Amino acid sequence: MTQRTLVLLKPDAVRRGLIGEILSRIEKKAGWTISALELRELGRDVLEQHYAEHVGKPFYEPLVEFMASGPVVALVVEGERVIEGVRVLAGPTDPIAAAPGSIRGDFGTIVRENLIHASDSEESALREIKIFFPGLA
Ligand code: RTP
Ligand code: MG
Repeated sequence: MTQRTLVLLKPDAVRRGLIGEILSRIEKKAGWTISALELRELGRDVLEQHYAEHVGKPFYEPLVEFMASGPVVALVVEGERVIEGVRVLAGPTDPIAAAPGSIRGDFGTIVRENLIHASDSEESALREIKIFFPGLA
């Protein structure tokens, strides 16, 4: 089942020089390919669309502030079961609860600064790809 997913390497990953490390883990999975990739700063408008499900939650404002605090790497990854697959590579939201070997488990300690975003369903992936790469067919 070939899918596409939207991945963000969050500002903490970029600041800490972990772009190569994280992209490398994704690239090494058999048959997965990167079909779009961009380094960019995110404005409040884009973040509000991207995190629409979290607007109004207590962690929303600090999350937006963090996500706008520096450039992110946005990418689309394509391949076999890639939506579930990148979520597994990332590990659970809380990096302390994430197993060593996962991206969050290996590099994170703080829930907000958890290095990577990955779409959580086919519906989210389609919605998020449209936000970040509207030109992608
Ligand atoms: P993501 O959307 O970034 O892939 O992460 P996720 O599905 O694992 O987590 P989600 O529940 O969608 O939350 C989005 C991001 O908000 C930050 N967060 N902070 N209690 C908190 O302080 C809190 N909870 C969530 C994290 O950066 C999380 O990835
Ligand atoms: Mg999420």
